[in-house]
Amino acid sequence: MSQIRSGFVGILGRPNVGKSTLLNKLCGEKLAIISAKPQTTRNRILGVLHNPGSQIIFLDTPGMHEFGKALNRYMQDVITGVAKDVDTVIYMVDVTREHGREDNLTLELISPESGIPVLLAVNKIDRVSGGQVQERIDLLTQRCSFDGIFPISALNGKGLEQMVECVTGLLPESVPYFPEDMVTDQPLGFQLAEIVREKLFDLTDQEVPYATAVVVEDISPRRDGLIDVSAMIYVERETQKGIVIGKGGRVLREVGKAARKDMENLLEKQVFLELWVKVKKGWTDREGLLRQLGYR
Ligand SMILES: Nc1nc2c(ncn2[C@@H]2O[C@H](COP(=O)(O)OP(=O)(O)OP(=O)(O)O)[C@@H](O)[C@H]2O)c(=O)[nH]1
Ligand SMILES: [Mg+2]
Repeated sequence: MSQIRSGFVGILGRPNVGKSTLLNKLCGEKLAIISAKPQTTRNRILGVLHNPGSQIIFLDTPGMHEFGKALNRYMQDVITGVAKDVDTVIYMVDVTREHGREDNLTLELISPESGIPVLLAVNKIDRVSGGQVQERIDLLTQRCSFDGIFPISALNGKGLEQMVECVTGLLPESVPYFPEDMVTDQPLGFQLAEIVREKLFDLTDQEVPYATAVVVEDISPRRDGLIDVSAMIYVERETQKGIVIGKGGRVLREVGKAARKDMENLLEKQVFLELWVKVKKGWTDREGLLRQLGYR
């Protein structure tokens, strides 16, 4: 097979900077869930950008934050795993928020001795002035040297073309890792569970989104073309179960309605979605339960 430019690019940064929005925009598909709340992504999400002569495999990661429960440690492991096993890193910051501790923690993960090139992506430039962007760049270049600096808007796509061009130039020559029609390696059950989780992030507040996990238990195509999907939502406590269900089942119905719509877009088929809610006491801090819920 002929050689092209191909390799793995990790997208790293603190929670909520726009990593998943960037992955989706670059790959032209909604591969990762997004929310206005921090700590949405919990796994490594792979997305492939196929271009003539190149194949870039982007790895979206959870947002870097301080150690907490077993779930946070799992997320941390995902980030460190990606950081040391890629050909290039995109270090992403949110220019609308002040530079902070979690931005520094992320920088600490990127070791200059590793020889892995690091690009700085200053995101959300659609929300600030050029002066503010330059200020952030000045602050960061005092601390670290970057192999490229890109003011971008992951939301509207500004600056992405230049960044992709730079990334492509940094990648090694290799045979393609993935077939041309493959955009992600996520199993369907995981994608559908993530859709439900995104709606839970949208429609519940405070600690509840962080206490939920979703497992898709069944995907069955029916003879009439419809697809039956059954998913279990796990929470940590009885009170959270009540909140997720809502008065008269209102919240769960809303979650189901929004999730079904996205599933139908993904599958291009009508979906019949059944959602259940179950308590798994304190699952976010119990490693055995984390594994059962798919965080392994
Ligand atoms: N204005 C603006 N908002 C953006 C941009 N990129 C992302 N956002 C918003 O920022 C929020 C967080 O986006 P995500 O893509 O979920 O961020 P993330 O870094 O993946 O977050 P975690 O998974 O929690 O680490 C969402 O509300 C996005 O719509 C951008 O370029 N401009
Ligand atoms: Mg994310």
